[in-house]
Amino acid sequence: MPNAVHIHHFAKSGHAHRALVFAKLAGIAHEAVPVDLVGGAHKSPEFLAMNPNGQVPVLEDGEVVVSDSNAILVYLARTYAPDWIPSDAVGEANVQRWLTLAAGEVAFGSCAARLITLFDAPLDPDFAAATAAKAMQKLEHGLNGRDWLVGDRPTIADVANYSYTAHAPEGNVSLEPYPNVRAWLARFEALPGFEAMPATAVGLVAE
Ligand SMILES: N[C@@H](CCC(=O)N[C@@H](CS)C(=O)NCC(=O)O)C(=O)O
Repeated sequence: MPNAVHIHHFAKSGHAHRALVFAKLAGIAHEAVPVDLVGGAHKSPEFLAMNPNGQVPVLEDGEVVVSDSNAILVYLARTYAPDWIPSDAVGEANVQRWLTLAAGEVAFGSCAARLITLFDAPLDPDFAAATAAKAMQKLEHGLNGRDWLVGDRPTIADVANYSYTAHAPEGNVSLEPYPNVRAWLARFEALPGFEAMPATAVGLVAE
């Protein structure tokens, strides 16, 4: 592998954790570059030039710049860790289904619920709780009788859905009703190279 890729992140962002934990699990040489979200560094002209949405994570790999956590997972897997993304059409389509969940009900459910409790985000708690429950039910059903979301080994589908699902209790979303999900989280956390996102105390405090 050439030079380390740079992952611009914020320690308490589950979206950024997706990229970081994947680099660790897949053994991709990387440098974590902290972005001061509290101080507004993500809205600076330099950062907006990398990601006009002004959000972490952003990946830099030489001349290549990729924003959006799921897009970063696809890029990293295709470039450095092909075992983590199926090459057949059906497998890849199934991975995409789960990336959609991660960008949909997981983001607007488990992630939003945590934004409300930890960072006082002006979002609807009832909608977040109901959406988180939908995400959990889909994961619970999808993991019935299987270890991983797609195929018989971990893929970026698991990575994309892991971070906010594991930290859902921080948003008062219980994992208790979802035994398949809890077993899957434990399996994911036992993978070599796994590193947790730090549990978060209430408040948007810079790391
Ligand atoms: N769809 C994006 C969402 C990224 C996102 O929401 N990042 C948050 C941190 S978790 C952020 O940078 N928020 C700052 C802002 O939106 O101003 C992704 O998957 O990367």
